[in-house]
Amino acid sequence: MWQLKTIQFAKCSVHSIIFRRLSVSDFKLSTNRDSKQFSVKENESFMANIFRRSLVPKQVFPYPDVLSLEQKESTCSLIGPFERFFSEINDAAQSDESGKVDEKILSALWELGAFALQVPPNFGGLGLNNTQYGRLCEIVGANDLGLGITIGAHQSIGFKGILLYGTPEQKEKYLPKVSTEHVYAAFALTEPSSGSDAGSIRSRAVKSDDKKYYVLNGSKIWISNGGIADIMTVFAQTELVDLKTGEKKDKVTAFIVERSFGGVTNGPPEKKMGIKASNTAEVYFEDVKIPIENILGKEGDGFKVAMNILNNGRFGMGATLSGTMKKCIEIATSHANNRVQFGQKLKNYGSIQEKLAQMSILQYATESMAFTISQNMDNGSQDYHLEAAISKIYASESAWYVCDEAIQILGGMGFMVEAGLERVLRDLRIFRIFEGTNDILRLFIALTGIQYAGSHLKELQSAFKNPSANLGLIFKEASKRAASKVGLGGCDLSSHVAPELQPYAKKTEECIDLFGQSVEVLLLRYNKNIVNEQFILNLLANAAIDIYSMVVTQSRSSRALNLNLPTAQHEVYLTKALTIQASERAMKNITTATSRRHQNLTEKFSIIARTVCEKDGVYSTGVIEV
Ligand code: MYA
Repeated sequence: MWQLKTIQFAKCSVHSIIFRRLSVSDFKLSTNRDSKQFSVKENESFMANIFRRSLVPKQVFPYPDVLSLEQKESTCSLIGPFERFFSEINDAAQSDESGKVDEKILSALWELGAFALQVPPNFGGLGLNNTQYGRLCEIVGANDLGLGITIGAHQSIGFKGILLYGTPEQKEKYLPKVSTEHVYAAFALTEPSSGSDAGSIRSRAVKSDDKKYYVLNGSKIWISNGGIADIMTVFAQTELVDLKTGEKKDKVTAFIVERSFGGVTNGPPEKKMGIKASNTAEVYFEDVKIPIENILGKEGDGFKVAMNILNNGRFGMGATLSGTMKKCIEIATSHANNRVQFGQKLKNYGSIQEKLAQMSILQYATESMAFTISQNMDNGSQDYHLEAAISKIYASESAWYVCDEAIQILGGMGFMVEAGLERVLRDLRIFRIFEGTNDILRLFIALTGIQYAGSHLKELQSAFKNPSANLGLIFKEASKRAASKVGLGGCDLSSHVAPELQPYAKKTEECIDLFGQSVEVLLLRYNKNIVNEQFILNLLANAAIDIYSMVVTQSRSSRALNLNLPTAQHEVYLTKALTIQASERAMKNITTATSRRHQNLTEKFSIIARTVCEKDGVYSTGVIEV
């Protein structure tokens, strides 16, 4: 009989952001007879559910297919003009060199509607849904990431808050400006002392005595479009009074700030490693008077507004980088097809084949993730945060690998500016850092999933205190566990994929099953202290990422087979190869996460890192010193 120890997630006194992550927000307490009963907010996210060893296929199987014929046609009608813009008007290399985008190029983009892809037509935009938007992001990513950031910082985060949270009046006032009037937008969250720890911002807005406006003071750094934006979504601390207790508390509030309010200035464009064409600058706010009607969302809800804007835009990065990878693969393939060394074309060598195959697998998975998420969002799902974070990590790391391997295939030529890949590699580096560093997002994935699993364990724990009132829940859980003893684990992925892929789905099932079991073991072992186990959390996040890559590709290639698409067999090969690699890696990571032997290694990591920090760097006797 399995035992449930007390699992307590309290909003404990925080000394790290990760501590704050585990809260009891997902638990609703209600009194049932003499026992307190927990009812957990159900979540339809595929990935959240695997943390509790539950398979909720809806978001992934069958592969979502949201676009109507009309939407497909209207997207296709935009693809031609976008591609023409990049081949005939834009000059990525020139913008990279000059560190800015030429006005003529920007004007052409405004003409195309590229700055308002998702704004409803009645406000001057193209009214695209997420999937249509993603398709155009791919084209941008294939051609110019620097320009992509100018476009993306404007609409993916700059004014996205107005689309998501704006009042009818705010939409009426601002959306036409940012869609058609050549007014740029920016998202101003990061501050000198607040990067990954977004909740710790210091900019402050104080309400006037007549309560008609706020006065904002503070500064923001590394703001994309910060030097060119006239409208900004700005986050600042505001004092709120708890109406029940009268207690005063600082909470973040989001504001729409116009440069024309006065007191908004910016520093010079930052000198960067890549995405040089995009403008990045510090922004300063000095006694900026913001009318009260420019609060975005509710007072004090700014942190959630910021998180949801970021969640909402992350899949766009996946779509964009899927396009970048396509272009890198094209360049590498063309070289492999033509270059002769040792009497053979490069394409005939196993080591080049391995690279090209690996690059194609990563591109396929990245694209499958991005468009599974976009279509879930278009279907109205609200539970896509974990998947969006996974797709951002996967896309940014895969694109880096793919571009690097493309350079390797080209050899010396790849290192030359002319090949066009060195700029892409420089541009790509930031994608693992901004919109949430991959490190912080890995912890976000693991802890959010664990929190969800933990809430279910807590629900069970509560049920056991009053078994007669909770028989249904207990039997459901007991039969799931009994099934797992005979190896079924309650999971059945095989029925969702094409017959040819069933053995591969079986491998994924095994991963999901072991993953859920391991999360439970870890929760029971560490209780709330799991938040301190970052080595373990990273292993879980990596396994989750691999699992998501398997299910989205299995789903997409099953669809290709079912529709008898000409690419189906190739997609099946990509999926099979990916599943072999990803399932092995996931199994290893999951097993390592629960193995006590792994602690032996991580303890050493901690000791080494502590010494290196104490000594301010490398600490060993030099080779010639005695
Ligand atoms: S913009 C700057 C990006 N900055 C970041 O991403 C900051 C990263 N940090 C964080 O995300 C947060 O601080 C973390 C949580 C995650 C670390 N969704 O106590 P908490 C809720 C929904 O755990 P913390 C840039 O780079 C949570 O449930 N809710 O928070 C521009 C809790 O709720 P409750 C969330 O420990 C780049 C509350 O918040 C989320 O402080 C330009 C507090 O939680 C979430 N994710 O930190 C890009 N997280 O109180 C251009 C937390 O109810 C892009 N919560 O319990 C262009 C690309 C596309 C190109 C397109 C071309 C066309």
